[in-house]
Amino acid sequence: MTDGARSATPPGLTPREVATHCPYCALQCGMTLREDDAGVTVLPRQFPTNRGGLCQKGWTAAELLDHPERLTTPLVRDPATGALLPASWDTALERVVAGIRAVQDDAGRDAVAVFGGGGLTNEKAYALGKFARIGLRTRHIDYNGRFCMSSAAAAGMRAFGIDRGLPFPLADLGRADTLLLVGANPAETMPPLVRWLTEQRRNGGQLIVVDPRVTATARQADLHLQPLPGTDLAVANALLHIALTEGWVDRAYVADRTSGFDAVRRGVAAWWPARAEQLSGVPVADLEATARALGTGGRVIILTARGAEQHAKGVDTVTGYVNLALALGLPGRDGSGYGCLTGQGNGQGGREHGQKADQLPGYRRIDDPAAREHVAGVWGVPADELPGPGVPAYQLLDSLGTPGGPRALLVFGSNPVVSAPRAARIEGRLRDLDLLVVADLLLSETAALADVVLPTAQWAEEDGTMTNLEGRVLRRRALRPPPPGVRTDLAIIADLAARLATAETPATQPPAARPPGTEPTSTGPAGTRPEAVAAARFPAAPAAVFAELRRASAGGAADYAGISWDRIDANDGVYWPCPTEDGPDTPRLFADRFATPDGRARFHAVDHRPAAEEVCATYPLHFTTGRVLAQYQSGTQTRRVAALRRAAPEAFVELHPDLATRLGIDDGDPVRVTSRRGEFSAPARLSAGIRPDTVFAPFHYAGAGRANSVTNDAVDPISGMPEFKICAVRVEKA
Ligand SMILES: Nc1nc2c(c(=O)[nH]1)N[C@H]1C(S)=C(S)[C@@H](COP(=O)(O)OP(=O)(O)OC[C@H]3O[C@@H](n4cnc5c(=O)[nH]c(N)nc54)[C@H](O)[C@@H]3O)O[C@H]1N2
Ligand SMILES: Nc1nc2c(c(=O)[nH]1)N[C@H]1C(S)=C(S)[C@@H](COP(=O)(O)OP(=O)(O)OC[C@H]3O[C@@H](n4cnc5c(=O)[nH]c(N)nc54)[C@H](O)[C@@H]3O)O[C@H]1N2
Ligand code: SF4
Ligand SMILES: [Mo]
Repeated sequence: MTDGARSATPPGLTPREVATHCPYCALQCGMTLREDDAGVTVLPRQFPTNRGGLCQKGWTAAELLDHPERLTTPLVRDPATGALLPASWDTALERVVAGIRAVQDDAGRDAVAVFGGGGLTNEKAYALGKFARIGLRTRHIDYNGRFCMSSAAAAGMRAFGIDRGLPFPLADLGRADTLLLVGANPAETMPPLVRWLTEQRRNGGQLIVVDPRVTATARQADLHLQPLPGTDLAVANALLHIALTEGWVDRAYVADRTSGFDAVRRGVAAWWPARAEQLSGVPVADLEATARALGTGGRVIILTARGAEQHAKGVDTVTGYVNLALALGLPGRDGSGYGCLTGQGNGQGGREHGQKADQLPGYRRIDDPAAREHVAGVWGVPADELPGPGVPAYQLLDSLGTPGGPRALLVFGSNPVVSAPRAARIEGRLRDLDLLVVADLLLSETAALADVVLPTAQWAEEDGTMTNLEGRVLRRRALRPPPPGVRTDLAIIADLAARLATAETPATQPPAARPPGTEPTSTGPAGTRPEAVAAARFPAAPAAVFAELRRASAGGAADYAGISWDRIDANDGVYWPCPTEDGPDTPRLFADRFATPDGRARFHAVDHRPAAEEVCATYPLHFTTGRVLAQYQSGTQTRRVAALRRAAPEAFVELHPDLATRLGIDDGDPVRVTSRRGEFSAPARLSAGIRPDTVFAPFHYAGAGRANSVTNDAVDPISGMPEFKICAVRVEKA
């Protein structure tokens, strides 16, 4: 819907400013939003992570606030014409409630599913998880973080007993003597972070990057290892093999602080460097130089990101690097450690408060009886009313509309039509649903398929908290209220919960028959209206939700009990765990013990295995995917920002000139990339910086340029992470 006539700011408005953070990635750069007669302007703000820096996406973020394509009214699909038409909130929400009731009456509570996002504030993530469990009483909730951080999260949990992306402040990067980045391209994905890399090298440190492409990040490295996609685990095991041979393993640390090293030692004995070279293409000399820099450096940090993690063996690959870090005695040592670069704005907090299929707030397990008792107590329901664990994101999406699978889906903060692996198949599943509801600020490709679209507020229009890549909880501050007709996600959840509670009471008037605006009649057991109870259980005010989240998380791994908004304001954020208001927070984890029952970190023996799909005569090339600076994720937001669209207008297929010559392709030629699952087309971009056996494309685009039309939906058996970073394709001139 358009609302181009609405002016940015009432005329004559006194300029207003709020200190907040960028809406996009996990770096959560500090920014000031200023509103005056000319509209809303972004100004960089000094914050310990970005130190005044912003990338182009941050600079242009305010453009969407008054964008002509912004949704400003609910849309409901007209059964007669199939068109999405403007509707009142009452009509739209009643359609949602009626649809939910119909499938739940027919097929049980689990017939409704919820899909969340790692861009949602902590408050929303918490409310969404609670809404699924006690509003809808379904076990089916999961979120896009499954596609993002899940492999590193699972590896961290099993090794350290806790999952926090960086267990130390970002500033530690600047002091590292050796910094190893595996499958991370922060020069494009978190540009202001590069300041820390520059500082690191200015301090005499060595930067080593592992990436199949010569990225903007790799160009700054002292050493660039360019492996075949999907071979990072072989590289990790070879690095540990060399460290053992050379005597660089920290025996005292291994003995005092870890368990399980023997099996790992025996396993990596078979990973002599020449074997890893044969598999990965990384020369033995480079493996040796890397192992030496890691094994003999003072302060050493190893970081992984999606390049290493988005594989069907992502958990084991991360574990390979965790094993290496533990063997070298890094985690918990000052200025050293292993970490993972979180991705989405609230990628960290989004996975702590209950939108994961197996999880309750505070990073509690939903199958742990004590956790269920605690959270049910906070929610005011009997513990046995809480559903059990659901299934991971891809499995959930792939079961939609199939016999026995959910028949209704509510999406908050994701665009799986573009971002899910094997996207055409998932698009089909969404089309098979009885009811698809999407809450979004814009008509994403997923919203375009919905039966009901609910327009939501944007980041500058609501308060809340975000947890950045360091586990630092930050304040998002509203500059102004949402435009007329638009509601916050929290208000939508609260309203739906209230309507569902009313709908559940048999004696009540059918909600549809109620004149708009009138209160339902009293029917509750002790004279309380169920709607009132539900409204109290689902507050729409973010401060009230945060207060409840603190109680729900108290005593859990991700303990926010001691974090108040005031404390965040006074301290440039607060690091969890932070159990008490007057006690300390935790910038650094693991100094004395790990979060395991015996306090020791746990090694796990892991071995290389091939990608789920290997190249063959028909599909002879390795295909991998990732990001470009000027686009964000599925592109719903950034493809609509003029400067970003100019900078990165369309998909491309990056390939080596030698390969291009062999295929008869020139720079700029339209090419078709085909896998067993489908095809997409985009212009060729020749680059000597990519391996000749590998092609790359960004996944930000829809339609004919959708890279996820070809990606493989094989998933990691532990984390459920899809194999976005390698599959087999054929490339030809289109
Ligand atoms: N501009 C921009 N910034 C973003 C985002 C965005 O969409 N756009 N998204 C945010 C989010 S949610 C995330 S998760 C982060 C992701 O941040 P990154 O992990 O840095 O991003 P990617 O581009 O997905 O992958 C990083 C690199 O992995 C390499 N790679 C591919 N396959 C392999 C492999 O098998 N092994 C290794 N070692 N490397 C491989 C790719 O060539 C790529 O350069 O970025 C965040 N920041
Ligand atoms: N091939 C390939 N595919 C990938 C990846 C890859 O590297 N390669 N990376 C994966 C990764 S790491 C990620 S994180 C996913 C991300 O992919 P998606 O889950 O699709 O994430 P976004 O594009 O950020 O989608 C967010 C949607 O929610 C809307 N939105 C933004 N803020 C809010 C809000 O506060 N409330 C509501 N209701 N809506 C909001 C936006 O407009 C947008 O439509 O993609 C994954 N897909
Ligand atoms: S690096 Fe991330 S948080 Fe910072 S301005 Fe860019 S998108 Fe925003
Ligand atoms: Mo991500």
